[in-house]
Amino acid sequence: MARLHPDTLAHLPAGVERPRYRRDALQAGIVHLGVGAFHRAHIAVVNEAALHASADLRWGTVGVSLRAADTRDALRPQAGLYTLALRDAADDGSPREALQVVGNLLDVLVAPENPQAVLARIAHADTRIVSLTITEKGYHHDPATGALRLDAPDIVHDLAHPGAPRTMPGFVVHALALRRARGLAPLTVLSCDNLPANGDTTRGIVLAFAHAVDAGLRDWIAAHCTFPNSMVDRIVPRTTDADRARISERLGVDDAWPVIGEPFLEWVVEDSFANGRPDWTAGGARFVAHAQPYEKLKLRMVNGAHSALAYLGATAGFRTVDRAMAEPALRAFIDALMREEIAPTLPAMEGLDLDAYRTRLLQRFANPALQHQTKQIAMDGSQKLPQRLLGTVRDRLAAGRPIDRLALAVAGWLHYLRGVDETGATHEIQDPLASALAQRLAQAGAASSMQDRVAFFTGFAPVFGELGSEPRFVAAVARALGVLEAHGVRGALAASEPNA
Ligand code: CS2
Repeated sequence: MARLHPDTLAHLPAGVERPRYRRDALQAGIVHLGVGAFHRAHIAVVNEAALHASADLRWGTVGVSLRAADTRDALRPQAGLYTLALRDAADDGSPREALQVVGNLLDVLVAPENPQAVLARIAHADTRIVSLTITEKGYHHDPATGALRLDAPDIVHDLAHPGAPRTMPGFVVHALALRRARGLAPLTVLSCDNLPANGDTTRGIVLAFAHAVDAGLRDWIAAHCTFPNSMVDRIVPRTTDADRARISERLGVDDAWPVIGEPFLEWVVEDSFANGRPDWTAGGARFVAHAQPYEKLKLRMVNGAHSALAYLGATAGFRTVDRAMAEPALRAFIDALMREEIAPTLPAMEGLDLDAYRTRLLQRFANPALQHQTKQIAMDGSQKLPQRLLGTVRDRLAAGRPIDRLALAVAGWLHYLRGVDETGATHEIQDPLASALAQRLAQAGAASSMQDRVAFFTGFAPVFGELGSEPRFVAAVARALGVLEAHGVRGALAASEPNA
């Protein structure tokens, strides 16, 4: 089968969308760090719509992989073209799928192979935006406080090697030093990761790194570069071999790495750009003065519920989110968690109907065509829990409100960390703090009571901050974990029903 390529675009079946702008005339105005499936199914697609809607050809994208070469190896023979497949179920339950070939990814650089090329690209006169989807752990920060860990080994390395960095702060700061030295314009650093106040957090991290390089550089960045907060939302499961085969079959050409997503998409971005921006409203983005209320809504409702579903679902033996949602007790629990414990902590927002948002979310989670793996969501819990569940816990405690369901979700994480589910199947704990967590868990196991066990574990400050010394939190998690261990996920869900 021929490969997806500019030369084969004309042969694609009608009904498959494809680039309609002058691809050969695109400039690379955007450098995107972390060119994984999420970027390709969200930011790049919104950017594609902006290119279709306007004649502004400044906004092509050069992607950067900070670790592996696999995306570059798959996409370079396709000249950067790839397919987005938006999947959901028709009324009769059968899967349906809309295909679009996306064209604004001009090249993919592999940072470890050639860090100089990445620095040069960010320091290029055409570059106006550096956008980021590097996942939570790519920030090398303390998840509980958001501060850069200046002692993290890769950060120490990057401070000592300005010509060959490895991390986002290293690339961004050393390239900005080059821009400043060359008299080039500043740029916008746009975090699209699921972090609280992602722009402000990124700014703090970049400035802390820059300060350690040169105080003058720090001040230049602080004065001239912008770091908009943004909220991104689209469920993007990992592409499987079956997806590849099915999509290539439908296209009639081989796409080595298509991406899968749900039809739903939201992107709310603070309109604070140092050096211009595309009109992403054409692709459904909204520009606002303050994105933080939207971020809080999304992180707590979508991601908080998702993580709860992932830990409890995976432990109960459900491999995918839709299967977990098909378990009535789990679905009812997730609904009640959002309605009773999360939603009341959210600020009122004009035009937002929280009930409709929750109902829509339950439908999104139940999408059977996504096959979203619970284990994919369960990974990196240490980096995710603070903004997804623990901030909500803090707000509830401060208001003197119950936290039983949130505590069951947190206990679900502890239970998941044992590495074995209720069917006896084992799973690997994928987490940058996996060894520290395993050690904590083992030491906690020696405690004489459940209360002491949980107190010891939640004394792990990088994740829990001061919450580990909050007796109401420890007691609620201990209660939930006790029921989980004695009666399993189904028993714990039954016990969490108010009338149980
Ligand atoms: C998920 C998110 O993997 C995860 O942790 O919760 O990737 C989630 O699918 C997206 O944030 C939805 O916008």
